Order: sequence, then C-alpha cells, then structure tokens
Amino acid sequence: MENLYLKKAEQNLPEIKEKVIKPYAMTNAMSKGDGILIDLGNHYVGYFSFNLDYVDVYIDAPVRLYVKFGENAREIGDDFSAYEEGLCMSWLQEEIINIDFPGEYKMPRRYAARYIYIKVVASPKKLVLSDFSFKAVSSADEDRLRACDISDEELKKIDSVAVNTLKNCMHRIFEDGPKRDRRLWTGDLRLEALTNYYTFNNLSLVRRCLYLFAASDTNDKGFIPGFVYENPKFVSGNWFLVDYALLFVASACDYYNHTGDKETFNELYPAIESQMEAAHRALGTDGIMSVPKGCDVFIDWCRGLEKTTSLHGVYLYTLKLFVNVLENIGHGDRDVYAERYNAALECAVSILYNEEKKAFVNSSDNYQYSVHSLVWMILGGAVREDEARAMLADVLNSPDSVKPFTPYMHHYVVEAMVSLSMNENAKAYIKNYWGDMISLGADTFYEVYVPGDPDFSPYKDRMINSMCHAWSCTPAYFIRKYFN
Ligand code: RAM
Repeated sequence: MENLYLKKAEQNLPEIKEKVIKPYAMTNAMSKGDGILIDLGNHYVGYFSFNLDYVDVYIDAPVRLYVKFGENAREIGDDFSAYEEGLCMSWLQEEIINIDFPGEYKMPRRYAARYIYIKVVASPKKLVLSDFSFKAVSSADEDRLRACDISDEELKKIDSVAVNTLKNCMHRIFEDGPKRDRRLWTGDLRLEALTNYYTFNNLSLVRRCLYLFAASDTNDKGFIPGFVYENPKFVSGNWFLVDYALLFVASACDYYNHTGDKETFNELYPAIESQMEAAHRALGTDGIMSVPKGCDVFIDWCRGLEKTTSLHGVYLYTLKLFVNVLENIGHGDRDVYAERYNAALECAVSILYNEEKKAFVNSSDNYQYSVHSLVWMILGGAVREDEARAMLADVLNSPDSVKPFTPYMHHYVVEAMVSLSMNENAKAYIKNYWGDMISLGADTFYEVYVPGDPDFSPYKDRMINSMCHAWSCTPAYFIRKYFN
C-alpha cells in the first residue's frame, strides 16, 4: 500500500527557482599548470558552466581540468590531499574533468560555493576559458521575502547573512548544509522552519518535511530517525536521536501555531503521538528521561558534554508546546500530557536541581556545570523567571562551565533569553557570536563556530565543516520576531 505520508510529501514538493550569476573573470590564454580564480560575489548553490576554446591551434587531445569549489576563500587555499578522514572525503568539492571538444561545458553536479578555482592539468595546446555562469537554485522565493525593518545596521547585516544561509539550504527539502550532508534532519528542520515563517514563508516545504519524517521507519524503541533522505527516493535514516525525535513534535506544534492548519496537524497526529509515547517509555524509574539502547542524543557537538539534564529539558519543552497546542485545538489527550508535564517537572526540580549550589549540577551529569543544562531547564519551564536571569548570567560567565559549540545550541541560549524578556542581552549575544562570523568574512553562517578556535571540527578535520549550515540561520527569526 502506498504510504499516505509519502504521497502528501510529494504533493508538497516545492518549485525550484533559478537565478543565473555571470561572474567576471579575466580570460587569458592558459597552458598546463595555469589557474584561474572566479569569485561569484556571494555564496550560492547550483550548477557551473563555462566555455572552452583554443587560441590559435586546434586542441587535438582532451583537456584535463581540476576544478575546486570553495564556500569561502580559506577553502580554496586548503590542501585537500592533506585531509584527515573522519567523514568521507568525497564531500570535499573538487573534480578532475576531461573535455573532448571546444565549446560550452556544463558540470553536472550541484555545488555550494562563493569561489571556483580552475587549473589546467593537461592540454595539448593553449586554451581560453570564458563565459563563466553559475545557475543558482533554491526553493526560497526571493519575491516573497519579507522586508526586515530594523534600524540597527549591525543586526540588519546579520539578518541578511542569516537569510542567505536559509535560502541556500532550501531545496527539495530543508537541507542541513548544501555542501555536506544535504539531507533532512529533525533538529535542523525545526530551526529552518521557524526562520522560514518570518522570511520566505514557504509553508508547503515545511509540510513536506514533516510528512517525510512521519513516513520514516521507527526503531524498536519507537523513535523516528534523526534524518531521512528523499532523493532519488525516500530512505529512512539509521541514527536515532531522542532529542531530535522530540523536536519533530515541536516542529509540528510550531507549524500549527504559525498556520492554524488543524488538518495537517491531525494528519500528523499518529506520528506525533508515537514520539511522545516513545519518550514516555524512555523515562527512567526516577522519572528522568534516559537514552534507550540503540538510541543516542545530540544536544551539541562539544566534547565531553553530559546530556541527561538537557535531554530532560527538551522533553519538558516539547511537552509544554504540545499541551498548549492540544489545548488550543480542544484535543481529548490534553490532560494526559499535562499530567506528564507536571510529573516530569517535579522530577526535574527534585532530582536534577542542586539546592545547595543553586544550579542544575547533579550526579546524573557527573556534576558537570553546563550552559546546556540550564538553558534547556529554563526552556522546559523548570526555573523561576526571577532566578533564571541571574543563573543564566552566571553559567555564561563562569570560567568553569561548558559552553555551546554550535550555532544550533547558541540558538537555544538566545531563545532562553527572549523567553525571559532579556531582549537586550539576546541582541548583544547575537551580535557577539554571529557578528563574529561576519567579521571573519562569512557570506553564510557556519555549522560550527567556536570563538578563539576557528579550526574546531566535530569530524577531525575542519576542511569538511559546512560553511553554510541551516541551523545557524535563526538570527533572522529573532530579529524579525522579537527585535522589530
Ligand atoms: C551533523 C549535521 C547536522 C546535525 C547533525 C546532528 O551531521 O551538522 O546538521 O543535525 O550533525
């Protein structure tokens, strides 16, 4: 039987918009060993073509070119042959192409790039490369982009880079990164969808992604995978992240809150409910969320991060959102989940909170003091507002606390701030963290950015890091929703 969710996902397949970029580059006669650098002027995702011609004597053998695509200038300078393999090196965007005849040459694969470097590896005679063209693609419709009426120039610039980041990750799905992974992740989807509501507002793309997760295969504990593929055909992922599964529910709630589309929410309800039930079954005997065998938890990429408190916070946060939506639509399950929220909240306070230290420092997390634990407890509603502000300032400023590594986790720090009406702090935080990437020359925001450690990578070698990563696009969400 055809999967109804997959059918719905196909019905919501977005139209892909195209825009042709014609970069200027000096065209001189080139011989073996010569290179040319092309600057597209901004970061784009799409297809590259150019023209090849001979100079005076016809080329009587194929021309072999090396072509490298860089999301930024640093990547062009990188020596890919020195790459230390963590993730597969085939993600690095370089090709050797052999061209048999003069004329237009269209490279068939899609790339994410601002810079393109071409070197002549072998050619029998002199040649000229010209008519460089980059067909940029995205399912973001620039004509629908809402204006950002903010007078603060710094925030305006941050907003435009954030919008560019989102646009370049919007394709047949919300991709996590157009250079690497290029798939749909639950955690990334949530942040992309939120930002999309305040920018391009492509609702069918959000629906498509929600349906794709609803169509995925759950594991033996009942959790949906952290990611799915959909091109050329749908394939369910094989990494089961409990926090991400919960954020799928959060995304469905956000979608309802933004659109009021009860029909879609109800269609998705069996998948949503199954995640809430899987999470309920994963509660330990102490009432705190645990990570069942065969599952994992993400939260952030920092090394050695203890995650129990954070994960429990994600559970509380999701329950809170879910109960609220159930209440709005007058759903009969509301009370069951409201009771679960209250029980989980009580456990958080009695087990995870350390009265003496006035912090979420506990044996479940080996007494680790982290920004993550507190932020998720604040978002889960486990901290009194008046105390939360001072606690947040303390954990952020403490030299001993574990700090976020990814824009993904930094998003939730800012979300905690706005939930506590600390909008000025939130603005300063965004300027400091995301603004720093701009001062490094970012056209799009990065997958990971650790101030003071520009070489950090969760995958051994920073060359594989994605420099346009959707989960870092949320300043546009905060700026447009809260600071306007
Ligand atoms: C990486 C990607 C992706 C993220 C996962 C958990 O592989 O950066 O965006 O969601 O980690």
